[in-house]
Amino acid sequence: MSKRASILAGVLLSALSARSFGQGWPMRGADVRNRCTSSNVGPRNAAVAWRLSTGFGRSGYVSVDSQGTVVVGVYYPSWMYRGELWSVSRSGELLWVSPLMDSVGRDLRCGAAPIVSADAIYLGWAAYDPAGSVEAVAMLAFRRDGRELWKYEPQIPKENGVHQFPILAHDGTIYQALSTKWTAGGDEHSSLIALNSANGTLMWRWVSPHRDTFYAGPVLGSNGNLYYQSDPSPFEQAWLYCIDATTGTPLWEKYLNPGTHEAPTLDDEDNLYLVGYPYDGWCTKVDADGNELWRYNTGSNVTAASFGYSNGKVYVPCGDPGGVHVLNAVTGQLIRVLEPGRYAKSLVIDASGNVFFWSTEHIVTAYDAHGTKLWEFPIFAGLHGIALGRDGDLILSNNYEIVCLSPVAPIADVNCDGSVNGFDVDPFVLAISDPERFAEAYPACDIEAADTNQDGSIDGHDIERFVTRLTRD
Ligand SMILES: [Ca+2]
Ligand SMILES: [Ca+2]
Repeated sequence: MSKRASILAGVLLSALSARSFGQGWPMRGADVRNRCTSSNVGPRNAAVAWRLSTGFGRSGYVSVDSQGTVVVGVYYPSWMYRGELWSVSRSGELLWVSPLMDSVGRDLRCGAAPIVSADAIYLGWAAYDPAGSVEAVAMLAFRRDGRELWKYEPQIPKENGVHQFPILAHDGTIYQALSTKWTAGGDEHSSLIALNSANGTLMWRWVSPHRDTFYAGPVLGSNGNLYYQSDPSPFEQAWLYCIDATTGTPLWEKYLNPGTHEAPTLDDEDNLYLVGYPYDGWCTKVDADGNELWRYNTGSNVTAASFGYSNGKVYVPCGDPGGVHVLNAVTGQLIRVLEPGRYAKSLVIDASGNVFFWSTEHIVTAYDAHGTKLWEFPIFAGLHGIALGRDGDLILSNNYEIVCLSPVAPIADVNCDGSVNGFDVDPFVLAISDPERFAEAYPACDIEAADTNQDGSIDGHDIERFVTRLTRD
């Protein structure tokens, strides 16, 4: 069988077993391990596909569902922090807007990443938020068309900031950290809660024995334990907690020196990569029982966002002097620094190991799995969200707009006629088997459209995503 015939046979075989790839952006919401990874691929070279202005609204952390729909909380500081939930199509069209309100009709705001499941959207810790308010906060659940599903309003005074990111476990339980406003006096303590996602009823609440501050997290191990890394308050230092996720029973706690605003990252063995501890600019690996395995000093003043974890490597975004430190997860040894000198913030790693992150210098940067820089893109203002959607889409959100960057050559449209269909099969097979003949036969087309996994090579590894794309719509 010739090479072309064998590739074609592979395409046909894959078509028989075509599967769609999983959630677009599981971080915070459906990624209970907080790895900042996606089963989608991102753009190896990037062009602006669309921009959607939010007017005077600030858009928070974005989530993307398996259809490529973007879901994001938007709020208006100039209008008493009125908040809305937006749903935006893959092509940048605003599908619907739902107001965020508590049960007495007051406007709420929320910038946390929504959890998007097959039939619901959960928005964590929406708050009634005029300046200086210590009003109670709520979790809101919506149907996928924007209609309200339920509200959970525990009447707990809120913390100054609204940083909490809930997670949704496979059994339908939502876990959420609740921080309280210690500056309001009293003896309020932060807590973790478990909610039934079907109806918003409380399953348990565990209250911290310390007066520490809770921000992002928790994370859920495959051993059924929740882990929470807290931050200090004026009254108390920071702690790492291990809680039984089923019952809310505390299992152990470990003293941390400085704390963090970020959740730790879990690997397959439930080892944790802690942000900050023991000093702000460190990455520390502890096992599932909290025993330290190694620690790495980035030399920066702070580890500035949640770490990525992919293919046995830990990705550590750093503040001044900056960069993303890529570490061997087993040894803790440095492999390379991406973009030294830039104050790196949130990142996302795609299925091929490409890394996309933004920095406080208002630049989004992309590197491939081997540490080669792919591109950078200036943005108007600091970002909140960075997420991967379908077909190489990279979604960015900030105080003014939502931006979608896509590959210059649209994935799988190999004959470059503007659509993906059966007419792309022959040029795709030709692109893999005989690039020179492809260039002769399709001189106007960019062969990069055949690199469906965006790993920089055009080969048999691109067949599965090509067929998935071909058979999807
Ligand atoms: Ca086409
Ligand atoms: Ca490829």
